[in-house]
Amino acid sequence: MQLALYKYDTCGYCRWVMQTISELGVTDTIELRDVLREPRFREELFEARGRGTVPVLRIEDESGEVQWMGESRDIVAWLKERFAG
Ligand SMILES: N[C@@H](CCC(=O)N[C@@H](CS)C(=O)NCC(=O)O)C(=O)O
Repeated sequence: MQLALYKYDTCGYCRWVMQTISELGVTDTIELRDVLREPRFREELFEARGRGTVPVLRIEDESGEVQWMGESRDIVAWLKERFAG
């Protein structure tokens, strides 16, 4: 599974997700894609979702299927479900 978080640093919702990633100790597991520093990441978001709202977690499973998860609350819940304990 490949995980990537689309975000930018001054976005409070993104910071919440990044704080969760840090607390769960999975910073090495999730690639951070900053949409302000790297315009192509913002373009990828628009292509996938039709809007550039962040945070979004891109989840690619072993078969190559990709899921784009928006909503910080859903992302935090998913991360905790997968990585806590
Ligand atoms: N309900 C969303 C709100 C996300 C949100 O408002 N993100 C802001 C930045 S903090 C954003 O991306 N605004 C620009 C846009 O929507 O294009 C969540 O909790 O993830």
